[in-house]
Amino acid sequence: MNKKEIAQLVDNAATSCIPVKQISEIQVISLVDAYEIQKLMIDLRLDRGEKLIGLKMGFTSEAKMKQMGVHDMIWGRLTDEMIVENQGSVGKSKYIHPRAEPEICFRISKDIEGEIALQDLDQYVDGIACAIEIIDSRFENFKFSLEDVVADNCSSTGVVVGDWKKPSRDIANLKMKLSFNNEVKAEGSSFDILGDPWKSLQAATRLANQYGEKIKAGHIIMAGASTAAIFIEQGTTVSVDVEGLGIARFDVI
Ligand code: OOG
Ligand code: MG
Repeated sequence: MNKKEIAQLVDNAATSCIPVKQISEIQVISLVDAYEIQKLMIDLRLDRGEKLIGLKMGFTSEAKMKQMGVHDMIWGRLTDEMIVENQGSVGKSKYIHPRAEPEICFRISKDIEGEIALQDLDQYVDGIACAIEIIDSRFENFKFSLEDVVADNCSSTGVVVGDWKKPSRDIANLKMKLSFNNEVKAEGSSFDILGDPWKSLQAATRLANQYGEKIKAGHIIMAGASTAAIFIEQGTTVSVDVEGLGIARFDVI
């Protein structure tokens, strides 16, 4: 298959909710190819009228890398179609085998040109929020290589963002909890996200610059999960509580 055909295959899997075989089981693709496929797949979404709203970082914690058996940070693109309203609900049938993970999200206040140094980042951020990411691999059994998951836009599917708070530089040691129906399913610390979520934002500026993607005013950047992701079930309220940043939640119907 060529890159366009792979992009189409993965996009079809997402829209039909029918998973496909890992690409790496069929043919060899490089990481560079995988990012090109991701871009082609996002173009299909933009052609359908979706809007780019920001980026997400993935595998920025040990817990996530270990769970999925991969060894490097990745990044993907977020569109407006992925937003699930805080305290809203979403049908499980929209997904294949969705999982939820606890995250922290940054809101960008001014267009970013190039890579930004860690100490300068607060000039570009006007909000920080607790968030939930819903991920859903388009591959059978939620199994993939690093290249597969990058081509699949890093399993991006849904984003729930809590209330925006004034940015603080001091968010490197916040307790993070993912709960289903108020029962804690996973617990971690914002320290688990590269030692400080701001470092994940820094990496996003580096990678966006490297791949020629623009981070713009109004975009949101998800810093990556601090714990392993947990499969969600119909009839549950999924919530994430980040110390000092409040709670985000949604119902799975
Ligand atoms: C890939 C997405 C990883 C994170 O926060 O680390 C990710 C996956 O695990 O399917 O979103
Ligand atoms: Mg994530």
